[in-house]
Amino acid sequence: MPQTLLTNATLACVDGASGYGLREKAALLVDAEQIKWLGPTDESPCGDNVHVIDCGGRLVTPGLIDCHTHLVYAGDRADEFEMRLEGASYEQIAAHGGGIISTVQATRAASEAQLLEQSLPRVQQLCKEGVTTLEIKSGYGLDLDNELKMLRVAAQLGQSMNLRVLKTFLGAHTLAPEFEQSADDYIAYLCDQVLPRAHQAGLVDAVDVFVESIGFNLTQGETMLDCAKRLGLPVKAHVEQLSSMGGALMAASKGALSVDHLEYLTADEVRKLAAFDTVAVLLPGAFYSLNETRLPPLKALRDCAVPMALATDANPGSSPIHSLLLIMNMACNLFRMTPAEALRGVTVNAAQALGLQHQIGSLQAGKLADLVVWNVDRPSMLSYTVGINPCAAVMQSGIWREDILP
Ligand code: DI6
Ligand code: FE
Repeated sequence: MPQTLLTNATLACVDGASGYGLREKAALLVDAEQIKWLGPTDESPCGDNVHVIDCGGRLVTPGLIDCHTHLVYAGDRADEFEMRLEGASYEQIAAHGGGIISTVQATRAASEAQLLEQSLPRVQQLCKEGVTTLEIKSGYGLDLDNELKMLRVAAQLGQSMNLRVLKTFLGAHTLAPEFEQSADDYIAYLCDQVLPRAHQAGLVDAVDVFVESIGFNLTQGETMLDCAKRLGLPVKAHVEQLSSMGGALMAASKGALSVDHLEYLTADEVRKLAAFDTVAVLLPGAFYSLNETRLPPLKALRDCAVPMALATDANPGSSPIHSLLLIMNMACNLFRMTPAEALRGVTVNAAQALGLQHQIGSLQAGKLADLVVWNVDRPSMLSYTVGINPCAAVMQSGIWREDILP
């Protein structure tokens, strides 16, 4: 296979401790699935078997990474959207049997083929904007057959789109209707039966839990994560989204890859969080869709140098959003993150949130050649506009993705 040499590119390598890692008039050499070399265009290695592409000054970034989604589901929740606009809260709707449970009913009723068919356009939409790695959670099945069904669909999405998909087990998303008031029994069922079987089937890359007033308490969350760790699986958690329950520090103390949401995390907790190797995943799409007014503790996260990632949280209830570029814009406008923080949030820090920081997330020799060529000349343009897709070309593991050109 010939090598590929990109020349005259504006590379945003995101390879340092902060900022874009910008290199202008730069070149990047791809050999097989890896980045082999990068440097100034006029120092490019030459050879017979090199396919040269002149980028004409265009921006090149690492492939984007959406590190937190729930995009495998059936049906929609547009009716709840209308109810919320008339004043009902997300929690009130959940307490009356709507919310996550209504999506559980629709997802259980769907066949595997239907679930795949409904989920595919969501993935395609993300890919069109340069996503090359995607995390997908289960959690709308809540029993053995349906959790496995969701995870198989997630795997099939990766295969059919030729995309890197990481599958996260989120059986502890909400209480399954069969367990009525016994959340402890449900967690025991997940730990004894569902998670081990899903893991055995090779369908689990990590385990998540929703620690929240409308989810599970701290002890139940801990039990779930301990069970995952006994199976040797990485852990993460939905925490401090709607209230302050101490879930972030609990999960971090178990070695969590990430703690996600965090609007109700306190500055004091951030200082303690900084002692762990845990990424803070911020989800401005849920903040926006739920009309949340409490901001995550940005200043403390920044001051304490906790790595911040961003993701769509794509789901039918709290974040029906399938654009990582829009999420970058929201992070800047709603959370006052800088465009550099936004880009790091969907590349290098998102890679760390998935435990893949050694393979992907930045443009560096030795990493996989996942990259996006954009029809813009500098990285702030990615966060600045909404509704224009500047994605010109996507390379995944050294291969151009012809299927997803706009
Ligand atoms: N937090 C969220 O934002 C999603 N799940 C969670 O634990 C919402 C899922 C939904 O409303 O369907
Ligand atoms: Fe979520």
